[in-house]
Amino acid sequence: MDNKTIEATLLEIARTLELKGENPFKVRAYENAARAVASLEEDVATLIREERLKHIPGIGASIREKLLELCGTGQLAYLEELRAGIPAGVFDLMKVQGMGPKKTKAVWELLGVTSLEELEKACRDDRVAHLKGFGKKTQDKILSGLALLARTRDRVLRAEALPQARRLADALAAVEGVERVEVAGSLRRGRETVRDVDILVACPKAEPVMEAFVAHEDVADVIARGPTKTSVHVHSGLQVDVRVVPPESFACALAYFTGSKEFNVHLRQLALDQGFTLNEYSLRPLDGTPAPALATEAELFGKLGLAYVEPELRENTGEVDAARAGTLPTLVEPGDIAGVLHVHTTWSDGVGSVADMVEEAARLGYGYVGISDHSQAARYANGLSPERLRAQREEVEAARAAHPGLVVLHGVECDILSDGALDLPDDCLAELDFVIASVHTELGMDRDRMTARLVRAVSHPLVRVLGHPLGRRLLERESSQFDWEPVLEAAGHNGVAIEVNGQPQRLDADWIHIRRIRARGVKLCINPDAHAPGTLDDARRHALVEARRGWASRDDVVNSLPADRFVSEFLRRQAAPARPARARR
Ligand code: DGT
Ligand code: CA
Ligand code: ZN
Repeated sequence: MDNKTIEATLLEIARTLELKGENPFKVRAYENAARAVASLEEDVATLIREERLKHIPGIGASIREKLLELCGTGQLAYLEELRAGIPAGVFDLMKVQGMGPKKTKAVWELLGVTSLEELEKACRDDRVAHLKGFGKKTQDKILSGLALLARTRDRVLRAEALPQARRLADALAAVEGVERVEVAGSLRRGRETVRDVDILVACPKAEPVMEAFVAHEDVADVIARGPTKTSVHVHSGLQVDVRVVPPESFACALAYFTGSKEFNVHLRQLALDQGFTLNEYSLRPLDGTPAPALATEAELFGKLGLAYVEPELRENTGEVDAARAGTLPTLVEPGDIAGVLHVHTTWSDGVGSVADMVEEAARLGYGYVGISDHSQAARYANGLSPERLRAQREEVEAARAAHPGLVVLHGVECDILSDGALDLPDDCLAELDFVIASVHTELGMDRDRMTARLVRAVSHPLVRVLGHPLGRRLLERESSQFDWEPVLEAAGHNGVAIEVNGQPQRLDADWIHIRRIRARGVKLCINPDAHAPGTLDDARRHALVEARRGWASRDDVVNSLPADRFVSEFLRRQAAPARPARARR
C-alpha cells in the first residue's frame, strides 16, 4: 500500500471522527499522523518491514497498530466500524466550501440530507437557513460552495497534470518511427486547471505508439482504444488521451487539439472567408486544388494571414484580430525575469532557511531575491514580530556575504488587517527593503469593506506589492469580492505593483484581471511565494504562464528590471544593498 493511500485513510478517519463529534485531540492526532506520512521519504511498508516505524515522529502507539493492520491486510476494521451507519453521500457534503463536520452533522441529522443533490434542494427550499446556527447568509454560502464544487469536480491543477503529461510524452517520443510529440489541449494553453491531458503524436504508424502507451507503467486502466485515439486513466485518476496523426497532418492537428474550441471556431470561419476548409487534418482550398504542405503551426497561421498566436492566448478574446492586424504583444519570457520577491523561510512557515533559499536563487541565476516572511498577525504561520524581523536581518546579512553576485533583499509579507491597516509599525517597515501587503483573514468580507481595505493598504507609502489580491485557492475557495478600479487607481498613484503569485493553487492575480491591471498601466510582479527551495522557480514555471495568458509583455513586469534599477526605481531605495556598496564601508 502506498503512502498516498495511507495518508488518505488517516484523513478519512479524522473526518469521520469529527462527524461523530469525537474528541478534537483524537482528530488532531490522525491529522498529524497523515501529515507525517505525507512528508516521509520512504514507504511506510518499507519502514514496517525493517521495523523502523517506531521512529517516525507524530505517530503514536495506537495509530502505529492501525498502520500495521492497514499495510498487512489492506483494510482497517476501526474505519469500517466508524463508518457504519453513516451514508456514503454524507462524506461528499464535507467537500462543499463552508460545510465543516458540524454543519454536515446538522443537515444530515436534522434535515435527513445525505447527498449533494439533497443539500442543494434543502437550500433552495430555504430549509437550511432555518437550522440553528445557519441563517440565510450561510445558506447562500453553501449554495455557492455547491456551484464551485460542480465546476471543479473533474478538474486537476495544471501543476499536477504537467509532470505526468511530460513523462508520458517523453516515453512516446522514444517509440520507433515517432517524429514529434506535443502536449496539446488546455495544458498547452496554460490553463490553471485541466480536465484531461491531450497528447498528440506524429507517426506514420499508430499501432506501435498505442502499444507503448497502454503498456506504460503509469497507466492504471484503458478507457477506450481505437486506431488513432486511445484514452486511459493513470494511477492518480487523471484521464490521458493520445492521438496519433500522420506527420503531414501534424501542424493542423496540433492547432486543432490545442484549442480552445472557441478559438478553433473563429479560425475555421476565417479560413472559410479566405476560401479554405480547415480541420484537424489539413487546410484544403475550396476550389479543389491540393492542400498546401504545412510543417508548423506558424505556417498554418501564415497561410491565413495571421501572425503566430502563442497557445496561452488562444481563448478567442481578441487574439485572432490582433494577429491579423499585427498588434499581438511580445509575451514576457522566462529569461525576462531578473529576480523575484515573496520567499518564505523557516522563520515563518517555510521549510528552507534564509541561506537555503538564497542559495537556490543563486543557482537559478536570478540577479536579486527578496526574503519576505509572514508578519505577526499570521500566528498560524509563526509570523514575525518587529524584534524577530530585526533578528532575521543577521541571517540575511550572512547570506549576502555568501553570495556577492546576488542582491539579497530583506522584506516582509505584511498582513493587511481587517480595516486596511498594516500589521507592523511604520518604523519597523521602513527598515526593510520592501513590503508585500497581503490579506490572509476575513477573505469573505463584503465588497465595499474589502475595497476600502485594499485601497488603504496599497496607499501606504511603504507598500511596494499587493500580494495574491484575489485570495482564491483553485478548486477550493472562491476569490474575494472587491472593486478593482479604485484599488488599481490607488496602486497606480503609489507605484505599487500587483503580484502574480506562482503557487499552483493560487495563480493570483489571474489572467483575466491581469489584462485589466495592464490596461490601467499598473505593473505586475511575478513571484513564487516559495515555501521551499524546490518551489522558488514557480515564478517562472507557473506565475509567468498566467501573466502570458494575460497578454503581459516584459515592460508590464516590474521584476524584469535589472537589480540596480529594480532597487532604485521600483523599491525607491537610495542605493542597492548589493555587495560592492557594503564592501567599501
Ligand atoms: P479541458 O480538457 O476541459 O481542460 O479543455 P481542453 O481545451 O483541453 O478541451 P478538450 O480536452 O475537450 O479538447 C481538446 C481540444 O480539442 C480543444 O481545446 C479544442 C479541440 N476540440 C475538442 N472538441 C471540439 C469541438 O467540438 N469543436 C472544435 N472546434 N474543437 C474541439
Ligand atoms: Ca483536455
Ligand atoms: Zn500570503
